[in-house]
Amino acid sequence: MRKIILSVVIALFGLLSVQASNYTKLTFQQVDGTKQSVDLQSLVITFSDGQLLATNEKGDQSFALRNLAKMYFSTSSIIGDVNRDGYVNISDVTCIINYILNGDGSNIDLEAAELNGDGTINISDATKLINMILQ
Ligand SMILES: [Ca+2]
Ligand SMILES: [Ca+2]
Repeated sequence: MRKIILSVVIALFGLLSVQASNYTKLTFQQVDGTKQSVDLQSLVITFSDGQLLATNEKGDQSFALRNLAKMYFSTSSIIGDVNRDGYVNISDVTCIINYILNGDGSNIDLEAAELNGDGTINISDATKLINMILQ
């Protein structure tokens, strides 16, 4: 019996380890529902003066603790955050247009760029992203 329990625990631990290693981002959700994600690679989090500072190879992002609702590990992309900087803005539209023009998707998040769910990345996705930003 003890051997079975130990096996189950080891199997469960193995499963959890695999899942944990698949997480690539830490997502911060603010009280207004805004979400921003930072890459876990080399991520260091420090707290000071009511701010949470998330530092990784791509730079720093700070969040006021009083505005944070939750933070969680995630694998999914932020829809529209094509350049993976944690923000959805005109730079992401530029990335989609550059991808459409030159086909180089090596430095962008293709999953985040496919906004309308039709399976291809084209000008419709750029248009949808512009509309999202303008709303
Ligand atoms: Ca972005
Ligand atoms: Ca599309």
